[in-house]
Amino acid sequence: MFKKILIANRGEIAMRVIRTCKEMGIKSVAVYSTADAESLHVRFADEAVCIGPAPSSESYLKMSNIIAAAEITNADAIHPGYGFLSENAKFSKICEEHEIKFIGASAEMIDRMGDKASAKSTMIEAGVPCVPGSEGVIPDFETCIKVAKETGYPVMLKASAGGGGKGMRAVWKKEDLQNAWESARQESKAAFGNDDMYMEKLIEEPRHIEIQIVGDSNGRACHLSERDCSVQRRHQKLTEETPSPFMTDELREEMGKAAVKAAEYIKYEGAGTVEFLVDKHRNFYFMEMNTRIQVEHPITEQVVDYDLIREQILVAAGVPISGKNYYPQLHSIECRINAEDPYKDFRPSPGKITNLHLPGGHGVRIDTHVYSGYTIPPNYDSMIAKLITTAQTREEAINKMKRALDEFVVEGIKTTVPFHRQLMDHPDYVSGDYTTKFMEDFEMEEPKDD
Ligand code: MV4
Repeated sequence: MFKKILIANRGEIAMRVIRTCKEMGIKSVAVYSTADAESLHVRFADEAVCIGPAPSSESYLKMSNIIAAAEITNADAIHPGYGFLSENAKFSKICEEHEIKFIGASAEMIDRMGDKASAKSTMIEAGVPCVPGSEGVIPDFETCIKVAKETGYPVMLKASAGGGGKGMRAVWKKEDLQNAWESARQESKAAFGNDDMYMEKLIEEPRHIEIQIVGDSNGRACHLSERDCSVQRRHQKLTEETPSPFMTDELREEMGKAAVKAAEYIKYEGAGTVEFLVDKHRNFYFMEMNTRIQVEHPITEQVVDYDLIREQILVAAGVPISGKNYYPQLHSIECRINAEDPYKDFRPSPGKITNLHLPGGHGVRIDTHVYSGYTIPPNYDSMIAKLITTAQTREEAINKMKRALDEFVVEGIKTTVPFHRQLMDHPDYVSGDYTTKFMEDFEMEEPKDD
């Protein structure tokens, strides 16, 4: 078992990993930028190393400085968290070359799942349901026209190097295809240095339902059921829940089996997530596979009583999984609390938190790194806390979320707490009848002058 793990991340996920390390008797090393010198993960870790100035490119993305920090502290493993270098194949490789265990996917696996067209081809080979469309990357526009005709409009053009919606275009009729093809390729080239495109039949008003999986070094995998992540704004998840209000026991079995089949086919090791698009008839289709722990992992932990970070560490240390699958015994909802102003188009609101009161009580979990007096630096993403409520039923979990949001006090900056409080009263959310289109029509009600 590892003696010392370096957490190559910051914020709440660094706190999350440090906590599990402590429970497992593993020493922890925090790395931080000069902007994070006063951040909580620095204080909670056993050791802390400054790896550079505020810009991520000079610190949390600076592979040489992170490896150097691991060397001088004699860490035998690195946990990358999510974002930053968590799905960086080069970094995974460099860790391997330095004989530092990367608690994540191998470089080959990251590359294979990071290239969306190749990931899809792999899933087709594995027998995982995929959206009909092109066989891999489309070589030229003539082929694009032909594939669109065969697929039938509307179609979705997607960047193979993409993900999260970048370089993606919905095309409803033939005359719009050329503009979409050219603008999507330009966007993808600019964002990823690669303009390979593939095409799929457009799934109208889909839900985003993902399955958590864990694979071990013996090539076995299990699933821990689903998370519904359909409430998104500009491809940023805002809130997630499990079980999905759209799920049936049969669909859960089918999607779980498909996700395990995918993981075992590629001999996936570690925690991963297989994302699916689900249409209104409950047909599901492979969308992407994420080779990292995800922001929303706590709701799964809450309903199956399982520590996913602990499992990541055990699997990375060669411990086999039990092999059983896990099904939700409770209902859990996560609200991502961001330092953004929902009354002003969710624009960022960094600054000093002058007063903070965190909610608590039965069934309330908060994963956060902030504290009263903490100054949120403008350099990193805006999430400051994850508020998670868990109860026997969805109604009780929503009710608990409303009560917790009403208790949540953050002064000195704006946050998305008021947005989530209004969301919990929205009839389509409360009924569970929402898709990825939900936020397109959502309007904040102006604050009542209380
Ligand atoms: C789709 C789709 C409809 N049809 N593919 C968005 C980013 C990436 N995860 C893939 N996405 C989509 N792919 C087909 N064939 C609709 C989306 C989509 C979406 C998917 C999940 C969550 C939110 C979304 C928001 C807009 C579009």
